[in-house]
Amino acid sequence: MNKSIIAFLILVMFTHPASYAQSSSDKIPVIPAPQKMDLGIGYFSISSTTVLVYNDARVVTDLEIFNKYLNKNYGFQLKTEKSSKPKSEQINVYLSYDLDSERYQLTVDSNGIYITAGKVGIFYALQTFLQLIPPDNKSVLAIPRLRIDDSPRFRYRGMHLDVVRHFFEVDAVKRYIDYLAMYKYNTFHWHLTDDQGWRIEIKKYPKLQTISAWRSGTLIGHLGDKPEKYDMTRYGGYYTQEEIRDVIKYASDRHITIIPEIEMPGHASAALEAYPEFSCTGGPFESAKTWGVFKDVYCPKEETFVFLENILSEVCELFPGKYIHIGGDECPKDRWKECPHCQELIKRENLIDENGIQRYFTNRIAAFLKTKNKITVGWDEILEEGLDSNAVIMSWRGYNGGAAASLKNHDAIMSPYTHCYFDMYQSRFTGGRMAIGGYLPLDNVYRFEPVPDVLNTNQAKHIIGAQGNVWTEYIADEDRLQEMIFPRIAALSEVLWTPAEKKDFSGFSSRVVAHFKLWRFLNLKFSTALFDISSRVFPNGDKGISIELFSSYPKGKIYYTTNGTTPDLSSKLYSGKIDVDQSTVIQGALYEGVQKLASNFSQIFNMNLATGKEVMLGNPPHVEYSRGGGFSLVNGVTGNLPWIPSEWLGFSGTDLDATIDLGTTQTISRVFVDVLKDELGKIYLPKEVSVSISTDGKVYKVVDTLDSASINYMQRKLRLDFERVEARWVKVIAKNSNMKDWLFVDEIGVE
Ligand code: TNX
Repeated sequence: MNKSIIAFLILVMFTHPASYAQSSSDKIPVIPAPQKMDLGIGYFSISSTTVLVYNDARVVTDLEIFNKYLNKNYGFQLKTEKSSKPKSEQINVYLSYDLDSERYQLTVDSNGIYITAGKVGIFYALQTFLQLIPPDNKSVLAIPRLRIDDSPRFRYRGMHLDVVRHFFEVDAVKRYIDYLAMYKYNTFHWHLTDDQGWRIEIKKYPKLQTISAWRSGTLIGHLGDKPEKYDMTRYGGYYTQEEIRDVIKYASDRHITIIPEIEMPGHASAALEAYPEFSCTGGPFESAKTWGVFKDVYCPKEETFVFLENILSEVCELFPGKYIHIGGDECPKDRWKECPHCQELIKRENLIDENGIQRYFTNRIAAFLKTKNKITVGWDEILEEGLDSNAVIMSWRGYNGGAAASLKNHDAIMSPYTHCYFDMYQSRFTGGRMAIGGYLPLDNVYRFEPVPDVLNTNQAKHIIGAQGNVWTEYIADEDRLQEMIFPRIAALSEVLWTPAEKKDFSGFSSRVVAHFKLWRFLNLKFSTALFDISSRVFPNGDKGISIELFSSYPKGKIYYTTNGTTPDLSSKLYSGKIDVDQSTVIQGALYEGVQKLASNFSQIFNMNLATGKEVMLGNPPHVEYSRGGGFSLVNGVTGNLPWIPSEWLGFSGTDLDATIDLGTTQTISRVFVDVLKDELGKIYLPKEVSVSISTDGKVYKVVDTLDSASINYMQRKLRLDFERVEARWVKVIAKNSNMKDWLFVDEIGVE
């Protein structure tokens, strides 16, 4: 670009009426929030007669995408015109090689609209611009005057999609890519193979399409539900190489690189159904109909490497990006332990044990990918046993994988399940719909800081960015997919783009509510869990307990009732802790002004002799599941899906041993113990529960015991009924089913 024009544009941008002020930019709902934005006063209007003026043919695709969006959603598109000089009253889009590729400057003033940007920045400027257009079907659209200078914090900004557990057609994948583009993500991690299916055509191995792409049925309900049920519908699909190329082009036009994931050595059941010869036992196998981790994995024989390398050759050929993801997560070593070939390999290569096989596997594949000029990416398990390549680590089991990777000079992408798993529940109110488990509300995503705090500035350079993961065990269609990612995808985009010191949840929440309007306009499904009311319960001396209500939406006001009626504006306005001294239900509604945002809060309190009383724990619960302390056992609240650690006490390696001081001697005849069973989380029912009582706090007498048969019969709420006795102290011991798994207890009641 001609230097004098750049000078002109810079002049236009930075010699503006003093009316531009670094002011409340939350009024302008741009997400992710720009690095720098000054607001002007007034608007510049565009209509179907406005012209897109550009200086360089390289921006034409960007303009076409922009116009397509306008056409689809507003029913008009703009004429384009190439010109070496910007024109007033028009939208000027000027590519500049003086700016970093992802940087853009955007000015809207009374004279027109001026964009100057690096190659990719042009696209981001246009995305920002689209967010400035009001989501209305008007023929003249008013764009607020402002000045933005923007570029991202992290260079890797990713979203992942699992198309195996549930398959998404090409068009759905393209729409998914649109959402990424809208929020300035630059990487799409496409999870293409797993136990339940193989979704990419590989010319050399046609059985991957005819056999591995299909499973004979799918689990109904949630993993762990008993009895296990399956539908008998053949399910599957795959993308042809032609379709893959089409998607790659579509993404690349939106400046998004695709990282394909071909899982190994685990999560391989589907491939092994068609090619059992690459397992240790020879099979037969079938594509999994249920979720989880499966023991039949690739056997590290020469033939297997040939197979995988042939597959990867086709994959490398198709995908132009430098990264290839090879999975590496959750690989059970059971088969390798019993396989003569594997044992022989351990000896020959000095691998010490089966863990060494995983290292050997990864290193061989990484070395192969290197010959194709590709960099290996793997889940954090691949780092565990040492890694001699330059592989990039995707840290999913927490922060440690990413931190360890950086310390060993590997680049890392942060994707800890605690902040980045969009397959978890985002609301306390599930509407009866399933998610994988866990609870990841919007504010937790927003507060995510990708750089592990153990790293110094230099080490932190290896944290190239972060990624949201969307596993689709419980996401069967596009509506559900949208609802699971919106608005969390917006929150994560700000984590990735906006400088950490500019992040502010309150401002973000106002802007995201404006995006709700945009999503409605675009016909997208989204979650409004931001308007959920949450609660915290406290002991309240002799009076029982008290409850605090709060909302993470700063503009919301809470109205509540305690008489079972639905709250409205005439109900009590919440202003501080509510005391609860008898069984009751508290219902809450959230309002902004007179507008009702949500009215789904309802908390039942079951008061009994133990509620709010002092609890002594003989064994400490696990640090991660002990937030509520002993009080959480007598807070009157029964835990509900999604299971939230703060509501439960979790014991691993120890038993529950809780003594409740009723305060005075009482006549009692029943104790109940509320426990959780969740096989996915390795949380099991106790194998025995006993209740003993005391009147002096020293001598205890056992009054009832439940054995495992009666516990299994009762399942969650375990009841122990006994002859009426006098007691002041009640001791409950619940024995962990085994010492490696979990026992979760959330409430003990005494009547
Ligand atoms: C773990 S995250 C997996 C996936 C599951 C996911 C469910 C990772 C590397 N592996 O296979 O779908 O949990 O949240």
